[in-house]
Amino acid sequence: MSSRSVILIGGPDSGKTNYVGRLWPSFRKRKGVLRAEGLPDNIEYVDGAVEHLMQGSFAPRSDRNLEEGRRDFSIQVRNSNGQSPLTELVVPDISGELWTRAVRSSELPEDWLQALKAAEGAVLFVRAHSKLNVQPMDWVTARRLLKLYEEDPARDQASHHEWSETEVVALSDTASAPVQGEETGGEPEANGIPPPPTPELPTQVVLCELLRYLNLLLADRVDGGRPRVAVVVAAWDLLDPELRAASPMAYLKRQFPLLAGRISCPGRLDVRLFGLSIVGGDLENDPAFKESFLKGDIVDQGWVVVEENGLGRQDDDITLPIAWAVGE
Ligand SMILES: Nc1nc2c(ncn2[C@@H]2O[C@H](COP(=O)(O)OP(=O)(O)OP(=O)(O)O)[C@@H](O)[C@H]2O)c(=O)[nH]1
Ligand SMILES: [Mg+2]
Repeated sequence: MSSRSVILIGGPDSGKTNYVGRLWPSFRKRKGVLRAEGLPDNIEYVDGAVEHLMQGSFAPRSDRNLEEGRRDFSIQVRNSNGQSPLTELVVPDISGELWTRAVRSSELPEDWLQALKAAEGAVLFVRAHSKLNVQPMDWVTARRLLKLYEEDPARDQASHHEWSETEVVALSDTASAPVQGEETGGEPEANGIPPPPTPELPTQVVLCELLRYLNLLLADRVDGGRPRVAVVVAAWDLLDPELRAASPMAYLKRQFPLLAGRISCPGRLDVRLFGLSIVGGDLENDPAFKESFLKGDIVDQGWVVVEENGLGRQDDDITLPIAWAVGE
C-alpha cells in the first residue's frame, strides 16, 4: 500500500464510472503516462463498465442505494510512464448523489473526511449536458414560475401583483431550478395545489462546496507543494463546435460562472482544467460514430483537452488529468 493518494469525486451523472472504465484498457495496454500496478480489489466494478464500452454503450449510472456497505474503488498507479512513486487512486462511493447529499446537509461522513485528509490531490468531475445539472434560477425560469402563480385562481391577488426585483431574487433563493432533477415537496395542500418544490442546490454551488472541502482538507504534497485538483469537464464531445474549440475555462465561464470564479481564486489549491471525451464521440445518439468506434480499438479512441495559457490543446492520453493530479 502506498501512503500517497489521489481522490476522484463529482456529482451524480458526471462521468466518473465511465472514465474509470475507459482507463482500464489504457492501463492494460500501458498506453498513457499513468500506469496501474497490479489489480484493484473490486475488479468487477471496472469490468462491468469496460464491458458496456466494448459493446458500444456507456456504462449506466451507479447504484444509488449504497448508504450501507459502501464499495470504494481503488488502484495503485505510477506517473511518468511508471517511473514515479506509487500513489493510490481512490474513488470513494460509487454514486455521486451521495456527494450532493453530503454537501446539502453539510455533513461529511467520518471515513470520507479521513480519505480527503489523506489525499494530496483530487480529480473533480462535472459533465457537459447532463440532465442532472441544476441551473440556478434565471429570468426564463423565474418567469415560468411566476406564470404558475398567475394561472392559479387561489392566488388571484398575486396575478395582479407587480413583482419587484427583490421579490424575484428572494424567490430564486428558495426555489432553484424546478426544471431538472426536481424533487417535489410533501403532500398536496388542502386546496389541491402541490407544495413548492424542495429547493435543490445548483450544480455549481455543489461543486464550489466540494472545492471548499478540498481546500480545507487535502494534505500538502510530499514535496511540500500545494495539493493539486484536476477539474474535468466530461462529455466534451457533446459541446457545440464553438465551445468545443474553446478552452475548459471558457466553457465553465459560460455554463458555471460561479465555479469559474471560484477556480480563479484557488486558495491553497493548485487547480488545472481538462475537457474529456472517453471514446471521442457520443455512443448514445450518434449511430455513425458508434459504428466507427466498434471497428477500432478502444485504446486509440478518446481524448482530453488540456487547458494551456487560456487555450485548449487536444491530447490522446486520457490518463493526463489523474497523472497531473498525482504529479511526479
Ligand atoms: N457523449 C459522452 N457522454 C458521456 C461521456 N462520459 C460520460 N457520458 C455520459 O454520462 C453519463 C453518466 O456517466 P457515469 O459514468 O455513469 O457518471 P457517474 O459520475 O459515475 O454517475 P453516478 O454513478 O450517478 O455518480 C453516461 O451514461 C453517458 O451518457 C463522454 O465522454 N461522452
Ligand atoms: Mg457512477
